[in-house]
Amino acid sequence: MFSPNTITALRSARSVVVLTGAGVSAESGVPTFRGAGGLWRTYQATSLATPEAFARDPKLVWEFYNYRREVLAPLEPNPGHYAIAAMEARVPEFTLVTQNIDNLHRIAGAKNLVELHGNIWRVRCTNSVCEHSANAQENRDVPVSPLPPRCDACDGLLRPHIVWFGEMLDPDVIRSALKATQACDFFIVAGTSAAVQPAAGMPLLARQEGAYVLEINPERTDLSEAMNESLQETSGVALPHLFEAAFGG
Ligand code: BV8
Repeated sequence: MFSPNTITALRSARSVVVLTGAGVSAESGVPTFRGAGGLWRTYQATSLATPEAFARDPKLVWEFYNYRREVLAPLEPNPGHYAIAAMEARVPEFTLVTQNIDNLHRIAGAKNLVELHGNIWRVRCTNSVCEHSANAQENRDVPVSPLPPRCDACDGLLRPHIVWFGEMLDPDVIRSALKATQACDFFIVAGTSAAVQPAAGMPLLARQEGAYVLEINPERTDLSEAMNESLQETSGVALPHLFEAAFGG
C-alpha cells in the first residue's frame, strides 16, 4: 500500500506531525464540509460558519450548531483516529493538528492535540470584558437551549468556541502548529481538501523544511503533486496499515 521509502522514513522519524481534516471523521459518519454534508436546510455550511452570519442571526447559527451536535453526539472514532493515537505512543515527538471540531481525536486518545478551529463542545461569552470570554467553557447540551444561549455570569450572548471563516486563529494555537511543522521530519496530511488556510499551507512548509510528507485522501488535491507520497485511500483503511507496516502492531 505504501512505498518502502515512506515506511523507512516514518520508522526512523524522530518528530512526526499529523494534520487532519474532515475526511478523517467521514468514516465515523461525520459529514465533510465540502461534500454533500456541507449543506444544512438550504444553507451552505460555510455561509453559516462566519461572524457575519452570527451577528445577523445568532439563533439560526446556533440551530446549525445544534444540528451538528445532534449528529456528532452518538458518533465514535474510527480506526483512522485510533491509528493516529497509537502512532503518538511510538514516536519520540508527536503533534496532532486538526481542523476538525468534532473532538473524536481526543476520544480516541490523542494527547498532544492542537485544535486549529476550536471544538464544538466548548462555548464562550461574546462580551469581551466577561471572564467567560477569554476562557471557553465545556457545554455538552444536545441541544443547547434556549437559543441563543446567554452567559450565566454577565447575560452576554454565548457563541461556539469555533474559528469561523474570516476569523483569526488563536495566535498561540497557530504558533504551536507551525513550530511543530517546521521541526518535524515526517508529516502526514490526511482527509483534507487543503482548501482552507492557514492549515493548507502547513504540508508545503514541512516539505520546504525538509520533512518527508505523506498525503492520504481518496481524491487527489492541490497538495498531491508536492508530496513525497500521495496515497488515494481512505484514512480509516490507510492509517492502520501505515501503523502496522512501520511499527508492527
Ligand atoms: C484566517 C470551523 C486570517 C467551522 C472551519 C477571503 C475572505 C476571507 C477569508 C479568506 C479569503 N480567502 C482565504 C481566506 C482565508 C480563509 C479560507 O481559507 N477560506 C477558504 C474557504 C477560501 N481562512 C480563514 O478565514 C481562516 N482564518 O485565515 O485568518 C484572515 C482573517 C480574515 C481575512 C483573511 C484571513 C479561518 C478558517 C477556519 C474556518 N473554520 N471550521 C465549523 O466547522 O463549523 S474550516 C472547515 O473547513 C472545517 O474545519 C474543515 O475541516 C475545514 C477544511 O475543510 P476539510 O477539513 O478539508 O474538509 P473538506 O470537506 O473540505 O474536505 C474533506 C476531504 O476529505 C476531501 O478532500 C475528501 O476527498 C476527503 N475525504 C473524504 N472521505 C475521506 C477523506 N479522506 C480520508 N478518508 C476518508 N474516508
